[in-house]
Amino acid sequence: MAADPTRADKFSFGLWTVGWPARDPFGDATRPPLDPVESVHRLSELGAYGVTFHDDDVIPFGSDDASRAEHIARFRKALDETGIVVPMVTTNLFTHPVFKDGGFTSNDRDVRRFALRKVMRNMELAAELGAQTYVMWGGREGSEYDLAKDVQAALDRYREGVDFLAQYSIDRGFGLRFALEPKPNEPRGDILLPTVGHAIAFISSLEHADLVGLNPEVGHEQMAGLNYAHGIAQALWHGKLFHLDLNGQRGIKYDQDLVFGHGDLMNAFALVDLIEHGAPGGGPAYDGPRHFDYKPSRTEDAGGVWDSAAANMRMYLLLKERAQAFRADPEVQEALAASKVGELSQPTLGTGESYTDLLADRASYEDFDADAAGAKGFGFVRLNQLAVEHLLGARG
Ligand code: GLT
Ligand code: MN
Ligand code: MN
Repeated sequence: MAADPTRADKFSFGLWTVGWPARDPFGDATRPPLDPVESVHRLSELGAYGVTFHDDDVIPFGSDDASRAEHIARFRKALDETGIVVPMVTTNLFTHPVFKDGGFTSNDRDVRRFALRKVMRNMELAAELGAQTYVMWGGREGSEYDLAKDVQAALDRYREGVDFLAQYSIDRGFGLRFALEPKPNEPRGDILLPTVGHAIAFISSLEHADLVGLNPEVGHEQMAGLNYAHGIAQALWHGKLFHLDLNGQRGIKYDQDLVFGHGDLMNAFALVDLIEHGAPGGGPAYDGPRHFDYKPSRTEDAGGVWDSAAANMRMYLLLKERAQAFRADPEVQEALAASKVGELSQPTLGTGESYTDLLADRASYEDFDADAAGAKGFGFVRLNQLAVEHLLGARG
């Protein structure tokens, strides 16, 4: 059985996750507000190593300077008492009505300037607390009505905002890297940078592209009908997996933010296998925080909040253990070889082979028996069955 979580597992949680009082568009809160100080202590006891937050999670919007300092001091004290770190910080540019048409891309220029100032202020706190990553989830950057938003101008403003803030981090020596979090919709009808692919393309247009990567969330890619493990693999391939949001989602519907693994379990298994063993040549492909961005369901009371927080970490560790057993199984290794999974790492052309050489290689075309090759199976189903059996604990 998987061990209990330890700090070495690098599990982190947003304060807004366990702290969600479970108000939804149809019903009132079912839980009282949680003091961030209590969350830090409880998460520490459960084995997490880090917490993350929006400015407004720690310092209520509109606090004056004196109460801001008090909120920060209480929070810092909890961090010091527990040894909990803050690997990532982000800004709330979506709750206050002023952001109803977005922050960086609001049609209202004054709102855009206010949004930049709000981020700048919180970046300073992030750096003071030792955060390495600054997440940008543009939940309100989008529209409901196509003709109400000039998308090309909005992307210009998005780029202006991100590059400006990256320059601010450089000039102030904050040492932050920025991670854009894609989401296709909700709360806006359509959100800009809706998927990992859109965000990667956007990043390539930035002046400070080297400082900007991604924070992909399981449920957000799955809301778009996409394969999260594939998205993560492509983000890794571009060197852009700066952070990630783990949770669960069941199909193309509203953002469920379930416990990690409580949605598409097979894809979660493939994901953990990729993260833990997917580096070229073996070993972990990602060594950053295993960050959970879930919501304890509205049906849960305070006990259910902490049970569900623990469930996220346990799911990750169970999947990690199952992935290790899968990799270590000689029959799996044989099935991987039979499926030629490793052969894909071999370049299609030989070293220095030119097109003249390929044209001269009769085995590649004239003498190639396409019918015989086409008749051979790859054995992927057998491989997948072995994976499912490991996932079910039916082997090793
Ligand atoms: C919000 C959203 C999340 C983002 C958070 C960061 S806030 O809860 O649903 O997916 O990661 O802004
Ligand atoms: Mn979500
Ligand atoms: Mn998220």
